[in-house]
Parts: sequence; structure tokens; C-alpha cells
Amino acid sequence: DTSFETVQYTVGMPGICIHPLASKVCSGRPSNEGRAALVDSLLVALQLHKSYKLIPITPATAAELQRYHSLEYVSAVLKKGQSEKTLDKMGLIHDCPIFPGLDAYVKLVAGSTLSCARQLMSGQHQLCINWYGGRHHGKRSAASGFCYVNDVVLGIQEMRKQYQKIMYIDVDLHHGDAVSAAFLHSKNVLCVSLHHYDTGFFPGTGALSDCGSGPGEYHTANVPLRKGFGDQSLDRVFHSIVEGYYEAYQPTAVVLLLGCDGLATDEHKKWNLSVPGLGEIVRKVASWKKPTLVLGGGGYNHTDTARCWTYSTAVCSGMTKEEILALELPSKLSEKHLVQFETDGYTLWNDENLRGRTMVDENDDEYLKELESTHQERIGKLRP
Ligand code: V1S
Ligand code: CA
Ligand code: ZN
Repeated sequence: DTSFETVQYTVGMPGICIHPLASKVCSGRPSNEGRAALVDSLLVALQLHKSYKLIPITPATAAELQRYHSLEYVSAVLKKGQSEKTLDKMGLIHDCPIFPGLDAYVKLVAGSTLSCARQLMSGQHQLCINWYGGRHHGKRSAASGFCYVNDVVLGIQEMRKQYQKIMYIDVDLHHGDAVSAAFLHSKNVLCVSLHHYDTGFFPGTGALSDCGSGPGEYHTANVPLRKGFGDQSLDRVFHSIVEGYYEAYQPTAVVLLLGCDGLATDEHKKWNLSVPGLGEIVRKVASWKKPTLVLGGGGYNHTDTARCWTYSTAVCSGMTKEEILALELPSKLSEKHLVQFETDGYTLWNDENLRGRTMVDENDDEYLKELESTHQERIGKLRP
């Protein structure tokens, strides 16, 4: 649609969610304490936010949460004083314990993604980023895997009001189980997840054989990967499988979940991706020039996650790889954030985050060919 592109080039600014309150609230949760605030302050100190329009976040209402979540779950997550039995039933224990401010947190995570989705739909932006979002395990009636609300499903549902066909790409280390399940029967949302797949590895779903159901047949694409998945394999799989689906499906909009737990330095120690390896995926997706929503996700090495999302934010602002690698750690970061870079000698880029670690990539040519041939066959059955 040319009129859309004209607007984009005139405005020339992608949108981004940076919000002092959201950053504080989204930083307070148990699994990634302090991460959102670190990402925001790095972006601001590097002045990358200046290439963007900052988007006001409207916290989601209970009614908006109920477009996906059950009334029972929304009540449990928003109201205090639930019984142990209810908390257990709603998954609000173990991986997802309740914490002070959970109600505000849930509303802001969902609200930030919904605000980005609406901003995209206004037609003023081709791409919006919400690093606070990407909670892909949240189930209709239960919290799961550090996800108390599924902003991804809510965002896609919102975007569906305007975009006929949405392609969801999930490069987080974990399977995007709840997003895939929500759209299992739909041909209007194509869910592609790259994930580590092994016995006992969370969440345990995402087998190659699962490909959608009923009208949604072939609209679920699982790419289960082995240990040591590195930049070269990522490039190959992106080109042969992800782009293959994109070309065949011709989506009207794209949602990219850029979890950083596949980085070589993540505490999961499963994959061997570098910051530019992952960040350059964003450039490829942005080059499709479709309305694109970019979300965060996992990432447990907070400084390297902040580096990768900084790299990706710079990519979306049009910077080349060389320009990004010339960026230096800003000295005007607050003391609290600056000290987190101490072990790396206060540098933004280092050998490990630029190149990964020495690790065998168990995704050998034979295994990748098997994945590729299965997906090529299914891609052939997809109709645009
Ligand atoms: N992998 C993993 C992992 N680690 C933990 C964990 C570690 C320390 C704690 F104090 C509490 C929990 N839980 C898990 C996984 C959930 C991973 C979620 C990933 C989220 C994302 O990166 O995709 C971003 C949205 N949970 C499990 O493995 C489940 C258990 C099976 C083991 C852990 N116990 C606490 C619950 C049950
Ligand atoms: Ca994934
Ligand atoms: Zn993950």
C-alpha cells in the first residue's frame, strides 16, 4: 500500500515505549529484576530514543485483559488476598509468585503492547518497539514461565482488527507455547517459533510435527533446535525457513519476539548467539517494510540483553552495523547501571557478545536439512 509508505517516509520515525513508571514497575518482577530500567537508561544515555517517537502507555483495563484471559484469572491476578488454592490453580506460585504491584505490572505490560499495536494501526509508524513485552507463556487461565499476562496474544488480537494476516516470529530460546496455542486453529496468524528443544526443557512443547489444526493447518511452524545454535545456523534457518514462510504467506503485519536468552552469555547456556547475530534479524524483518511490532522476551544476562536490545533499537533507527559497533558505553549512565558493566571493563562490546563462545553447534548440516525439507513441504501447502 503506497499511501502507507508515503506516510512512513514523511514521518520517518519508528515508535518506541520508554516510560519511567513502566520501566520501574516492569523492572520489579522476580525473574528480571532491574532489566527494563537498565535497557531504558542505556537507550536514553546513548540518545537512541531521539530517533523515535516515544509512545504514551495506557495501562490495560480488566476488560481488555479479558479479551484473552478468563474472568477468573484476571480477578486472581488483579485482586489481593487470594487463597493458596486459587494461587496454585492460577499458576501464581513457583515460576510466577505474586509480588507487591503485580496488578499495576500486569496492566502496564499488556497496556504497553496494546499502545504499540494501536500506534502501528494509526498508520503513522511502520515499526514500534516494546522491550517490556513478550510474555509468550501466559495462558488463558494461568500464569506460566515468568509470564503473568500474555501481551503478545492481546497485541495480535488488537492488530487483527486492522491486519488480515499476521506473521508472529519468536526467536526467544523457549517455545512460544501460549501464543501458538491461542492461534492453533487460525489461518490469520502464522506462528513461527525457533526454540531449544530437549527432554525436560521448558515448556516441553514445540515439536516439529506440530503444524496447526483445522483451518490453521500449516499455520504453526516449529523449529526445534539443539545445543550450540549459533549465528551461522540462525542466518541459514532464517533464510530457508522464516523467509520461506514469509514469501508464501505474504502477511499484512509482523510481530517479532526478540528474547535474548539464546545469547552465548545467557545463564541458560544452550545457544551460542552473538548480539549482532540476533540484532541483525531485526534488520531483516524491518526490511520487509510491513507494519511491525517488536517485543522483548527472555534474557537473563541483563547487561547483554540490554546490549542486544540497544543494538536492535539502533538497527530500527536506520544505523548500519559499523555505526552501531562504533557506539561506546556512555559515562553518563547512573552509578547503579554503570557498575553492571564493570566486569567487562566498562565496554559496550566485547569478544563474547560480538562473536559468541567456543561451543560446538549440534545443529549440523544433516539436522538443518531435515528441518528445512519438512518446512519446505509445508510452505508449499500454504496459500497467500
Ligand atoms: N529454564 C528454566 C527455568 N528456571 C526457572 C527458575 C529458576 C529459579 C527460580 F527461583 C525459579 C524458577 N524456571 C524455569 C522454567 C521457566 C522458564 C521461563 C522462560 C521465560 C522466557 O524466557 O521464555 C521469557 C518469557 N520453568 C520450569 O522449568 C518449570 C519448573 C518446571 C522448574 C522450576 N520450578 C520452580 C517450577 C517448575
Ligand atoms: Ca522461541
Ligand atoms: Zn525464554
